[in-house]
Amino acid sequence: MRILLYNPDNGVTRNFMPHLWMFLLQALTPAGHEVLLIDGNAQPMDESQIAEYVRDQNIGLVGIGAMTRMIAKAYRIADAIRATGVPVVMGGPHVTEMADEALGRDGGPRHADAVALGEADETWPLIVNDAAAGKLKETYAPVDVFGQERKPPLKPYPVIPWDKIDLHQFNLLPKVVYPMLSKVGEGWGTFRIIPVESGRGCPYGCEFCTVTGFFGDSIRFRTNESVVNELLLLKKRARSEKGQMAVFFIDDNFAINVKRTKSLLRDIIAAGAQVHWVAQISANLLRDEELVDLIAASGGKWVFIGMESIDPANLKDVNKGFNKPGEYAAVLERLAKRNVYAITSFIFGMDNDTTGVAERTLEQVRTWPPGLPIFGLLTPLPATPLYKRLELAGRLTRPKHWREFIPFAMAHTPLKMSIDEAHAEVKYGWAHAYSPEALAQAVDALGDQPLGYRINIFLARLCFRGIYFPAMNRMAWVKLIAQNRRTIFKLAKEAVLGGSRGQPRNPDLEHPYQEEVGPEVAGEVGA
Ligand code: B12
Ligand code: SF4
Repeated sequence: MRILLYNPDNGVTRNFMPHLWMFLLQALTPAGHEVLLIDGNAQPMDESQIAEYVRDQNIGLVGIGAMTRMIAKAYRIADAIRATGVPVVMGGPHVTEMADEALGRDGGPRHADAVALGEADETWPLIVNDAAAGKLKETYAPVDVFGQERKPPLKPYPVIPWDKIDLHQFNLLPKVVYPMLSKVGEGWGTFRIIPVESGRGCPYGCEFCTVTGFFGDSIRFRTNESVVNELLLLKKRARSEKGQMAVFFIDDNFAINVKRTKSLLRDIIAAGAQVHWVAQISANLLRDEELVDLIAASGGKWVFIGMESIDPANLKDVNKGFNKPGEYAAVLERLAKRNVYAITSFIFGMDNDTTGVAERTLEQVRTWPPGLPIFGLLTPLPATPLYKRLELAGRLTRPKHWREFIPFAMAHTPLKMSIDEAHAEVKYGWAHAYSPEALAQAVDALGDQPLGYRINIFLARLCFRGIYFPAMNRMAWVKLIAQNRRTIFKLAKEAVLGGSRGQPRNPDLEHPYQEEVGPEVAGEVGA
């Protein structure tokens, strides 16, 4: 049987990275079936195009996975595929909570023939076998012999054959420049950001988040060996195609067990498996100097920190009181000393937010080492404690907001400002953090750093606009480049004429593991 795994785009913002679930399920598919992958972010398709594709390719089963914000598109695509007579199975966080909606058991139309609830590592092979035998059931739940929910162990973990998979659609560099760039340095013909997980689960249970409910509050880890081997395979692939590869460790909190993270990073260094990487780590765990040394030495370039708010009252409200705004600056300095920078994520529209929250937040951000601030609105995702609290309080204005996805739009009334005011705050945050002046300031703030770092931060900021800003079409990019021409000219002039290359912020701390690091991360080029 030919199987298509499809991940929809949300039609507005783009992802820079493919989704792990597709590669994982592909690797877990029983022998004898062929699995094709389409990520709507990389290959946008409308309903008629996908139906035609399914017919032309003689597909016998389609698997669709989606977050809440992509679910409306996922349902439209599923409807079009089912109309061709091909069965659709859906999985992922949204349909796990809203299985009745997907199966048409809530009075609405049916969109899926079957739903995989929760983690599907162990149920996917059963689904494929049942589909091949024409005996697809409505729901598949990961349960043990006693009917109790079972979380798949990550030991052993399937080998994702990164050296062989067709990754054609996941190249971040434009096609026209492939041949030229593959000859530059070690080769830049391709640049891919690949998702890798080293563990699942999160004990923190923040009120707005689905992770603790979905993956559980105890953590399951892969073996260090299996993660290291995966990185080595990715490096091999990058070398063989004369390209570059960076890794996003998608664990919700990559350092949740600091001892284990240190041991993994040490093993990565010892095996020469360093790649440039990004990971999500909460600020409270970045107090540990040795951990931060190891992050830098193993190739860590960016850390995603869910700061959420600079107001402790807000953090307490959403059960994230372990975040201490008073230590944010020190944490970011600690990272920046090792030339590791942060993607700092903020949520506006929390219960203690009042107008001006964006500017108050930016006032703090401007005093920190330059990074990538991102801004969103508090969103009640189905089955979260937040959803239940707001529903009980009668504060949901669009209880089924996912049926009509609107980017940067609230689905409930904040307590101390209006919905429109909250929207204006998010717009203000993005507009002022990514204005040409703010970009120039970020580059200047790294004036003592090698040119590579400054170019890196500038490009990263430009790209973040592209990912998060709605509808960044070609014209919008041209305009953006024109607006930033002064900074571009300054960097280009320095690149051509040379000049002071600057020194790392703190040479003593730069590469404490220099000997083991090797040339890949000892250079100045960031991911
Ligand atoms: C990496 C990640 C991202 C990446 C992008 C996604 C990517 N390309 O991988 C980035 C950082 C860009 C991102 C952004 C956002 N994310 Co995000 N992200 C994640 C994260 C941390 C990991 C995803 C992952 O790979 N998990 C590991 C895999 C193995 O798990 P899985 O995807 O759930 O798949 C398993 C099962 O669900 C199931 N399954 C999944 N799909 C399918 C399909 C079929 C057919 C079957 C049978 C089974 C199946 O089987 C898999 C194996 O068990 C998750 C949290 C998490 N731990 O999952 C949040 C998460 C998915 N993100 C979330 C959110 C809300 C967002 C944002 C909206 C945040 C924001 N406000 O900006 C944005 C939206 C991005 C966009 N483009 O629209 C939520 C989604 C909740 C929901 N109900 O929708 C999550 C769950 C975190 C949370 N806070 O609750 N995200
Ligand atoms: S927001 Fe992060 S720390 Fe909080 S529960 Fe979700 S994954 Fe865990």
